[in-house]
Amino acid sequence: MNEAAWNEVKAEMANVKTIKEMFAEDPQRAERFTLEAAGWTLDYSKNRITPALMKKLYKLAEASNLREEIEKMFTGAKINETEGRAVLHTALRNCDPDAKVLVDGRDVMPDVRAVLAKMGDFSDSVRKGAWRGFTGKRIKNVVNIGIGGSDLGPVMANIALTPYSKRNMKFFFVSNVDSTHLAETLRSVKAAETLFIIASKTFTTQETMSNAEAAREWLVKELGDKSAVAKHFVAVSTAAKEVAEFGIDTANMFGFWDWVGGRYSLPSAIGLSLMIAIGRSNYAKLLKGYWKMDKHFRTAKFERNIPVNLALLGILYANGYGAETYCCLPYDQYLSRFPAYLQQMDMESNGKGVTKDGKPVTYSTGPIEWGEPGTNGQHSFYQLIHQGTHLIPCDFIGCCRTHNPIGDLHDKLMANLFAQTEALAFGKTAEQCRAEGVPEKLVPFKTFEGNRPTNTLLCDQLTPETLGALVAMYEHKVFVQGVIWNVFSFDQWGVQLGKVLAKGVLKDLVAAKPELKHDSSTNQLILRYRKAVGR
Ligand code: G6Q
Repeated sequence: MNEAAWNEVKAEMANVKTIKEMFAEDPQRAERFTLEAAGWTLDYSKNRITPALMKKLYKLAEASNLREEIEKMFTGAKINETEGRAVLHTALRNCDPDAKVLVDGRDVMPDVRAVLAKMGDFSDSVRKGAWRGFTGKRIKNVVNIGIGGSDLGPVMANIALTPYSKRNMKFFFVSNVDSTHLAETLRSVKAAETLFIIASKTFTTQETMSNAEAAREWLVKELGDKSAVAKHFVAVSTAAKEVAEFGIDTANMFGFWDWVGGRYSLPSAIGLSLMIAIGRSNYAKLLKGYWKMDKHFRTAKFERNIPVNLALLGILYANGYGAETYCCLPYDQYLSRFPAYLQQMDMESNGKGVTKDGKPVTYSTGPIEWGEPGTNGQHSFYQLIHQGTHLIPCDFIGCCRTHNPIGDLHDKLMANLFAQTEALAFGKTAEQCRAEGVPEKLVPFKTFEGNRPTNTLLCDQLTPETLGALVAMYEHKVFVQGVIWNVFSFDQWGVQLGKVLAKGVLKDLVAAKPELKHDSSTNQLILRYRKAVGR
């Protein structure tokens, strides 16, 4: 992180008053700190900021060469240096028919458009019933088998876009190598009516391949013929050889490329299950939403740029105010998996402890992200946010119009959202408590200090377009923070480690005579397990 620019930010923090005081002094505050882009409004006025402090934060962004770094990403420079790859999820949703994006001198856009067209034709034929199963039955169930980046995006978006989903089809997502996940899914479907999408960038991930093999075995047994696999299994992958070895015709493979990171892959072929659910034209609207936010991020001045401002506020809290976490609170049941999706996007990207030149960082990087939909969270963990000892900046996300109007439920939902941000910012003084007749001995417990920061993000309605824009907004926020923290946001060596570690232990669990060379605790756990399962 640029030390000189950061020191200026820190010095300016001394001039920040409480949120309550700053609102009282500036009648224009809400207007001053509100931004609009791609169908979203961000009100960031309830933060511990002044215009002067924001200026210092923009200076920090400039000093980190943010503008140049953004261009590098959009134009295919190999910014994922530890893996030697470009980072081009933005090309996947570039809706400009004349766009050219070069990687190693080759335009990737014709391939992007060809895969999208192939996905569109395939999803049309499944939705219309033209693609039939082995016995001639229509496909009624789609089971996506994938994990991490090949699961969380499709799961989140399938729930988010339920109002647009084909209601006479069912969609399942199997990720965990815990056999319960697959077994419970298979209990809910009939083989003759089920399509399996094996979603894996590498087609080598232990969990996914184990589940895929088990699903294939189940299907062959149920339908009594090996050749049934061709009508019930398709693949989404970058690895054609491995797909063919598994027994899936590569004509039924939907490709993507090494420049698409797993956690950024929802708008790639990894979104196939979603496209089947919502149809190709709604999927196109999702991509359009992403694209609108991409253009905003790439072109808007930092002062007017939503992802840049979200990122700078996050840095202010993480590095300036010592916040270790932040909370994502969508007041929309359709966004119930959005915090989990964001968790991977943010924590896998910026959970890094060394700078780009390989030296240990001397400041906090990626914060811990967590959250649940409102109002449910209000009845569990909000207590700690209001009165606990930790500072937890929160993003409240709301949609003005519901897809499911029932009486005044939506008004109540939104009233709760707005009331929470108000209470967190302004609190309740001891005097207010006393004026309300609170007995003196209870006053300390019923007093809220306030000054707890929140962002409020509002859209008109949750649609494919606003969802795309929301995801892109957070992707770019995470990118900006990685640039300022000077860490590589697009590798994930910790995940790779996990993929290797379990293999060694598995050998010791199943070997006839294991030679246990772990620490005494791990050895003991392995022996206990072997005994329990009779080995
Ligand atoms: C994402 C991570 C990780 C990855 C999964 C699945 O950015 O790299 O979550 O998506 O491990 O990998 P495959 O798609 O290769 O099976």
